[in-house]
Amino acid sequence: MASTMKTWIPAVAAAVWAGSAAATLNLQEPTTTIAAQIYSLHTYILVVCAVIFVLVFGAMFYSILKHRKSVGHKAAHFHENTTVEIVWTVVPFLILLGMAAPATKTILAMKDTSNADITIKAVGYQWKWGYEYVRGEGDLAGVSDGIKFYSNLSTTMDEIYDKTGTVKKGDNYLLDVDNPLVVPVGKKVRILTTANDVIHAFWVPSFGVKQDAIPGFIRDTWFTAEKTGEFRGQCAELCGKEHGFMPIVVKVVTVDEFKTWAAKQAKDTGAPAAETAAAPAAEAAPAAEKVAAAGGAADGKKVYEATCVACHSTGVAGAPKVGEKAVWAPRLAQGKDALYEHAIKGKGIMPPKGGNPALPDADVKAAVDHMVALSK
Ligand code: HEC
Ligand SMILES: [Cu+2]
Repeated sequence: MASTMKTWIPAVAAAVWAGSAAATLNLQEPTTTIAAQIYSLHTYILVVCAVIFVLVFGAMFYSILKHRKSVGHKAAHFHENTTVEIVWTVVPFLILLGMAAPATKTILAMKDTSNADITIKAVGYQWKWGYEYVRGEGDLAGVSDGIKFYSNLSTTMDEIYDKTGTVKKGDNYLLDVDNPLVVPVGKKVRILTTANDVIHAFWVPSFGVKQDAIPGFIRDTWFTAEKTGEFRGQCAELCGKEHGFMPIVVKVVTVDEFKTWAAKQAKDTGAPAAETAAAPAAEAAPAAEKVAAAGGAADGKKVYEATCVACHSTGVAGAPKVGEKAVWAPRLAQGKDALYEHAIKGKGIMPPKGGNPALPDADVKAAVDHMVALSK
């Protein structure tokens, strides 16, 4: 049965997809085999449900209308009709089997994260994603190992908190990031998910990928993107007030472009792939610390851009905006030690260490220095 379904389901799915491409109610167009299977299953099960619905309600309404009391019908009284009982047990059982068999096959394929070409750790933070290229295998061995960065929402605060109603929202409103996840086309990418604070979820609909990111646990999922381009997703677990502000952008590029990109990353972070690969002990360190460490223990600008910029570049919710001298003057008057302390321990709405408890104190101080230097 599975083999005949293989031939007709995608055909039906393609037809339905084409018919509804303009509609926004459908699933996103699948770009991996897993997503295509999920899409076909969705269509197939929808058809099964629709057929059952029509048959059951058809029979019911036909009986109610044609055999009603007012046209002279009498209710039949019978008990224990063995034939009927066998039929209504066996038929649903077969229907369930017909749905469970293909679904199980897809689920097993979704869970098979073996033989990946690249392994990337995705760490959920309130409220951003951190990516770390842990390992490449086969012809991608060592190419991207050790690359790590944060991926922050890049939709401007003006667009989000537009009080005047005059700012035009972009096409990818709340779905743009500063640093997208970059992966090669046609290669199996294993994603390890975990989180730093609360439960998040890594979700890219067109890849058919959705995996919870749970603090203290590592979960995994995988995808092989079949075409180049940009694909978007979001955190899919309610994770706090800015849950809607942690999108995922995956840029799928050719293998050559990927190698070029990876080489450039390694140069930028000063962490050549070979060096990090040779120091597996460093892998045990929490990602956040490593990200901070990659820029030198006290690179205030980097820490600021990774952790503090979200609030302090725009002045959201009363955060003193970096560069506004008048706003900073009374705060500077408290002296630097007070500022350090407030940045480390938190103050009012400002969370301790800007919400990243893994940051070393020295990094927070460096970020404060950076902010102060720009605001004096
Ligand atoms: C979630 C938003 C947010 C983030 C992220 C954030 N801040 Fe703040 N910050 C605030 C707010 C709001 C205030 C104003 C607090 C007050 O005065 O009650 C503030 C105030 C400050 C002050 C002034 C304290 C004072 O005593 O006047 C410093 C210094 C500061 N932040 C440093 C940082 C540093 C360094 C980071 C990054 C490591 C950071 N902040 C990240 C929201 C944020
Ligand atoms: Cu989240």
